[in-house]
Amino acid sequence: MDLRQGTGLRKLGKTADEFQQDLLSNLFYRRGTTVESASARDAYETLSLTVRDRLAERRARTAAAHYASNPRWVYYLSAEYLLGAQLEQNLLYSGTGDLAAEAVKALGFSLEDLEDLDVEPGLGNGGLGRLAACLVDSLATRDIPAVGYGIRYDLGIFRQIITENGQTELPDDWAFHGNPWEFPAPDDRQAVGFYGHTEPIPGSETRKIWVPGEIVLGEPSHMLVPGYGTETVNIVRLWSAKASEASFDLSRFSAGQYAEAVQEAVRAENISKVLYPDDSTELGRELRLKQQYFLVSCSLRDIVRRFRLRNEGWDTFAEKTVIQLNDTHPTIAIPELMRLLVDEYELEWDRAWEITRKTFAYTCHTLLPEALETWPVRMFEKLLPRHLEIIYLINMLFLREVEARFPGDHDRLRRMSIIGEEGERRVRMAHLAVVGTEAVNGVAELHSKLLRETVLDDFAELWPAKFQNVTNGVSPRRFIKIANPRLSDLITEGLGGEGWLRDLDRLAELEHLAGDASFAERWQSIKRANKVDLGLGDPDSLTDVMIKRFHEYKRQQLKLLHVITLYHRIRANPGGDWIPRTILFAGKAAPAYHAAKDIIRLIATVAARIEADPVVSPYLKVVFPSNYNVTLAERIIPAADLSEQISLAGKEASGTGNMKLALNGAITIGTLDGANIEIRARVGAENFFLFGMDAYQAAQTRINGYDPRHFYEHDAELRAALDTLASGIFGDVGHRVAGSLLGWDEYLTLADYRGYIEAQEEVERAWREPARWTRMSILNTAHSGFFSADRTVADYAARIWRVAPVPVQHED
Ligand code: 4GP
Repeated sequence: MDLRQGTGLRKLGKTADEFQQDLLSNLFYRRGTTVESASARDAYETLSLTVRDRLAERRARTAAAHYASNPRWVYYLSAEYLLGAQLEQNLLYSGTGDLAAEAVKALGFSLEDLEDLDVEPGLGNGGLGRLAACLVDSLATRDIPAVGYGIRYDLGIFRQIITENGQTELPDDWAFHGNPWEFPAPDDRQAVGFYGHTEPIPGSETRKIWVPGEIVLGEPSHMLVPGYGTETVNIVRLWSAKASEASFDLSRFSAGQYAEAVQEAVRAENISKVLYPDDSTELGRELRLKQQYFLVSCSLRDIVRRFRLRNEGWDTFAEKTVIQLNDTHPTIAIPELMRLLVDEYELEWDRAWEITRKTFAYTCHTLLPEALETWPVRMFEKLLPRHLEIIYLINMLFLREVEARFPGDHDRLRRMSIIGEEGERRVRMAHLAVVGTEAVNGVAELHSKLLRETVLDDFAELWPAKFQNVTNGVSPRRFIKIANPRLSDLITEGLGGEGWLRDLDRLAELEHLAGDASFAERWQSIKRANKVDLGLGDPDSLTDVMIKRFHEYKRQQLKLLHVITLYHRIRANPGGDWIPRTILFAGKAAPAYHAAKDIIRLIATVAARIEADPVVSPYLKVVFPSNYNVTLAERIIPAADLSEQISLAGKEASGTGNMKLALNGAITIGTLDGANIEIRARVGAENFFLFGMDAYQAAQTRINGYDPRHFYEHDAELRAALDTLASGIFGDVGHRVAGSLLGWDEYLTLADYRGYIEAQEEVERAWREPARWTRMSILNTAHSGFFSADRTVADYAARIWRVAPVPVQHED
């Protein structure tokens, strides 16, 4: 029997009987229970294992193909992954949905019962983390050899409860019951150093010895990432921090000092304890930097280990390896690779630098200056003394290069330096990321352009060819096929097959059907049925959704002003021909971001007031379900009629919720921001409700001296809305939000208010013509094929990674 890579193993069954046998054998031998006593959790775990086995078998063939071809690999380094629930996805990707439904029925359960037990790992905050999950899905779907590296946080993004008091945060112990989808791999443990000091090596100018003051172990486990409609199964490898044996103080324990005995171990394991909500709090910054280095150090050693399994020397390292940095969080990988190559493997500095620069690429996900990470030099010096020395040397050589190009331009040197000298000296991670990589990309056309013209303009002038755009995309499997089964059946019927799930441009063929009355009727009734399923409002009302993180730049406060304006209008004319609307907000605010939490609280209070108003409530309902996550998004998106994408132009890097909603036939009301611009260009201006300033007008408005009170004074409806907020009926929070809008209004909400209200009136005109609306909806889906993450990955593969697919053999 040939046991290499599992190719000689017994084949897993394909028939219902065989699947059931496998399920039973997992129930007996791996779960240790029997049919009679199996609980729902036993059934869930057993089913998950049975499905996972099928993917594991494909994984073995994938590994065999990769070993045989020694390909160029993509390593995706990301501090966040919002993978979403796994069971339904893996049933789909393994083609075992029907077999599974039948088999669990025999155990006395329904698939839906078991899907409810499938907890999503919330290992990310928002768009950046979900993008990582969509990209690894598409990498596998495109047969590209890839590994995603991340951190296995014990506690993922907090669980949110919304009440009239706003947002409450609870810990998210996502793996409390275990996680059947992962494989621990303690053998691949890595030791990670922190603190300590460096010592010179006599005779060497560049090499040093780093003697760390603390050692923490990183233990990986991996989740399988299957491709859709192909054999490839890649992995995401997540690191957990583990204390070394030596950190347990036995003598203290024996002396009864129990807390002290485990103190060091607790400190070590805190590194992967909790997903960082964001860095708007000073507290715990060092822990965040520790997390970043922990991820980087474990992953790079693993990458080097994998390279050396197949290759000798370093000549081909950059040829065989591309490491994509998902934002600046893993940027310490640049000095870390230099440290490994120079200090540990004894390469010359210049050669190491050439390899390093060629190996990395960097994706930026923001334009907000406060989101560009910097770390105090003193913190770096204490936590990562050797890395700081390496950064200084990189910076010195880099600034020499700048000086040679722009002699005497001292201001430019100051602006471009990796070390910021204003106030407390800080390491500018985005600068390090640009200097140490071969390619830098933004995530939508406008974003990439603004990066080149504003935030990173000096760098773009120095290295124009380095800067690229790769517009984001989303997984059509998760966000149409799984989330919206009715619509995907109709699309499949309309297009005569499921090929669109791997080639989303085919949706364009739906255009012919947009004029077909019976198709349109079915389209409309599907939307209605999805609203009934969601169960959050009258299914015949206009379902108007704003689902995303709460941030002032995204302008949930503008939507709130619209709600209050509608409220006033209806009260002033109760007999009017009002269009019933269900306005749905969902999203989390960073726990320390008080202004965003105020907005949440205000929305919840306003919602309650509307609910209690007999005049307004028949027409207007505001709902705010708790705990927005991938699972909830999959329920809301198929039910949406209107997609709110109303950020101040020039602030939203891309957005991906906008893509998911358009793909499900919601029509966007939005500004010329991020990927909205590209959505509008594709679906057509007549199928998009545009309003507001563009990015250049917004910047100009600020430069000209913006006065929000001007808009307050010249617009009676706006004034009434703000006066209501500030009147006291909504308490202090109403005062604070109105005060910030009238005081400085950082994101020019009031300036865009009137345009927004007018665009909403246009929405209502379109809604009054159901045939027109449905046509717009169909055309949104038809022309959003570009926003597949498969296309995004193809773009990265062709222009940045320069990797080719490695097909995996079918089972014989
Ligand atoms: C987000 C951006 O805000 C969003 O526009 C973009 O679509 C997404 O990344 C993926 O590129 N940024 C974050 C973050 O989630 O944490 O900076």
